[in-house]
Order: sequence, then C-alpha cells, then structure tokens
Amino acid sequence: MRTQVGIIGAGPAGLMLSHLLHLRGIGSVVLESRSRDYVEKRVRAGVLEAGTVDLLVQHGVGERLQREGLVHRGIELRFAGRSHRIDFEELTGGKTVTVYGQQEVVKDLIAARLAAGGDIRFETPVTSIAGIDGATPSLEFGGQAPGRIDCDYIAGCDGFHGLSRDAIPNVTTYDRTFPFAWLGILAHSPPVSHELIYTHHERGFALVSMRSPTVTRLYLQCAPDEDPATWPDERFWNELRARLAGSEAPNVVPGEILQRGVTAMRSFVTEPMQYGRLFLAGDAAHIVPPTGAKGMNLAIADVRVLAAALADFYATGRHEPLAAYGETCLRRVWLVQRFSAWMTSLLHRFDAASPFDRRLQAAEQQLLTRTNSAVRSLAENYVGLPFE
Ligand code: RFL
Ligand code: PHB
Repeated sequence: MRTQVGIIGAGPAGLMLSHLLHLRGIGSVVLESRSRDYVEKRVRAGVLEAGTVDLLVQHGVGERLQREGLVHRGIELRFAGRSHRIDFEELTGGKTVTVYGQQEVVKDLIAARLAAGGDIRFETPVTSIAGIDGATPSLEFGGQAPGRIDCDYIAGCDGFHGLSRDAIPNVTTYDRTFPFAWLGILAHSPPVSHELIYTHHERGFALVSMRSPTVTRLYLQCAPDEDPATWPDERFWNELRARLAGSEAPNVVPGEILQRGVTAMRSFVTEPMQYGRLFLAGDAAHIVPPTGAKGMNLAIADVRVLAAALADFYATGRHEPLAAYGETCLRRVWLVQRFSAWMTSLLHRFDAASPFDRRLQAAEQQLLTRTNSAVRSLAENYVGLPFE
C-alpha cells in the first residue's frame, strides 16, 4: 500500500491536514487507533479563534459551524467579586470567537473526507514508524487488518500520548506543570451567562462556558489528583455558586450532570517539530493549559502551514517551506504558550504563592480594569493572532 502523506491520528490536526491536502490534489491516508464513535463523542475544546473559523469556512467545512456555532463578541473576567467585560469587537477591530465543540469540528471533517472518498481507518493503531531518514518512510499498523503503508511523508498528528514524537532523535522538551487541574462537567441546563466567565476566587478558579442553548460546560479548579466521584451534583453546584458570588452574581440553574472529568494543566513544547520526512503537528508537539482556549486552534494553525509547504513541494519541487515548517510553527507556538501561561497565572489560586505574589496577581488583574493596552493585548491574543 502507498500514499503520498501518511497521517497518524484523526483529531482536528490529522483530519484538517487530510482535508487541506485533498483540496490541493494530494493523497493521504489517516490511521486512527480509536473508533469513529469515540473520536466523534470525545468532549474537549469549545472555542474557535476568528482565524480558525475563517479557515474552516474558506475550505468548505464551515457550513454547520456558521449555522450552529455561537458567536461571542466578548468574555467576562471576574475577580474580587466583580465582573469586567472584555469587548473583543471593540478592542480588535471587529473580531469575535465562536463556541462550537471540538467534536463537532471533528464530525464535520470526517463527513467531508468520507464524502470526497477519503481514506480514514478507525481502530487502526500505528505501531511503528520507519525510514524517516530515507526517501520512503513507512507506517506499520495493527487492528482488524494489520499491514504497512509506504509514504512520501508522515504527519504525526497523534496527540500528546502518541508515538510519533519519540521517533525524533535528540529532541529538547520544555515544560511546566501547574499545581492544579480542572474538574470539567457537561450539564443539561441553560447557559449560566450568555458569555464565557473566567473567574478568580479565593476558593479557586471557575469557568462558565456552554455548548448549546440547553447544554452548559463548566470548570472548577481542583487538585491534580482530584477524584471526580467525590463531586456529587449538589457539591459541584454549591462550589460554583460560591466562586461566582459577589455583585451581579450570575444565576446558576442546576441541571443533570451528563459527564465529568479532570484535565491536567500543563505547558509543553518539543523542539524540533520535524525530522527527515516526519512532521509533528498539534498536541503531538505542544500542549497548553486550557485557560486561553488555544489547543485546538494551534493544532489547526500547524497543519495550515504543513499543508501549504507540502503543496508547494508537490507543485514546484521546492523543499524550503518544508524545511522551515517547524521554525515557522514554533514562532506562533511560543506566543500562544506565553498567553496561555499568563492567563493561567492571572486567574488561578496558587496555594504556594507568597503574600507578595498574591498581591502582584491582584495588581495584574487590576491593571486590566485600568489600562487599555493590557486589555487590548488580552483581546488580541484571545481572538487569535493573525497568521504569518
Ligand atoms: P488529538 O485531538 O488528541 O488527536 C490525536 C489523535 O491521535 C490518535 N492516536 C493514534 N492514532 C493511531 N495510532 C496511534 N499510535 C495513535 N496515538 C494516538 C488519538 O486517538 C487521537 O484521536 O490531537 P490534535 O489533533 O493535535 O488536537 C489537539 C486538541 O485536541 C487539543 O489541543 C484541544 O482539545 C485542547 N483544548 C482546547 N483547545 C482549544 O483550542 N480551545 C479550547 O477551548 C480547549 N479546551 C482543551 C480544552 C482540552 C481539554 N482536554 C480534555 C485536554 C478543554 C479540555 C478539557
Ligand atoms: C470550553 O468551552 O470547553 C472551554 C472554553 C474556554 C476555555 C477552555 C474550555 O478556555
């Protein structure tokens, strides 16, 4: 079996890459260890940057997103018991973000690939990567019909726990683990607010988000080893209310909790993002704490660069854009790392912080209510920095 680009992983990165390559006449095969049902139901990210939305729309996979996605013109930051609205439209010259679940993006991309005759193999785990030093790299895979596929290039879009990162020799990793996690729930109840609310409170961070007019998505800062089973519905709703307390406290209407899980908070980058004929994209190469809502957007930004570089190579034989792939991506990756770590530090409770550090954190929050430059920087980064 042979294809031009062998893609490991059917998350947002792998699927979007396959779609962008197809539109440029380049063949690919996507190998995914999980079932289609599993990847379409995995609840994760929810916020799409303006540029991500444009990219999906321009490439014909934004129709449902435009119909069902919730356009957000701002967010609220809440600290010291008061809310402060960040008006994205005003601060960024009209840009907005769109709330549309990652699994919906994944569903739309799978549907588009299959409708175009694309080859996505679910329940087909890649077990080894070979020959990336030479001209014909290959992937070995297991599952119901195990085999091997020879490729021109390999894209490692297999997420943080995938195997492609380990195929690159002499990598340097940069990381920071935060001393807390998020307990996330999906509940059958109306949104607590019509906009996202990021809250700092002595009891810990809380985030109010949503998925639809009837489904709400909520997060509470918790211990890294928190057991979700110790959070019966009642406890969750009471804690959320406590953290949102203060003037103009939003009205929390409890509903049935449909799902709960704990997400670690980590910043991680691996360099380089490529070696020989293997290119890493998305969470395989970097992860950000979810506070800035950037992970999926960054994954899409990577494959935008990779698809253009591969298209250039197949059209003209030029290697330079491919050779520069990782460097190009890393410039954005580090800007997004900076923003995500900053948002995380701004809003969480750090148990080990000294009294001095706590006052600095409060001052950092106050700055956002006092100067336009600070708040504009937040807005520009949140809606997404322009692509290079
Ligand atoms: P994915 O989505 O993890 O997909 C990787 C795929 O590779 C498969 N795989 C393999 N397949 C074949 N063979 C192997 N050996 C394989 N090993 C792994 C996996 O099964 C999987 O299907 O990575 P990708 O495509 O890079 O996408 C990254 C995003 O998923 C991630 O960055 C975001 O979900 C992060 N994130 C958020 N990002 C945002 O942009 N906005 C948000 O609001 C946001 N909120 C979040 C988040 C992540 C969260 N969690 C749970 C980590 C909120 C949460 C709670
Ligand atoms: C979400 O809706 O899941 C969400 C929103 C904003 C974030 C992270 C997650 O920063």
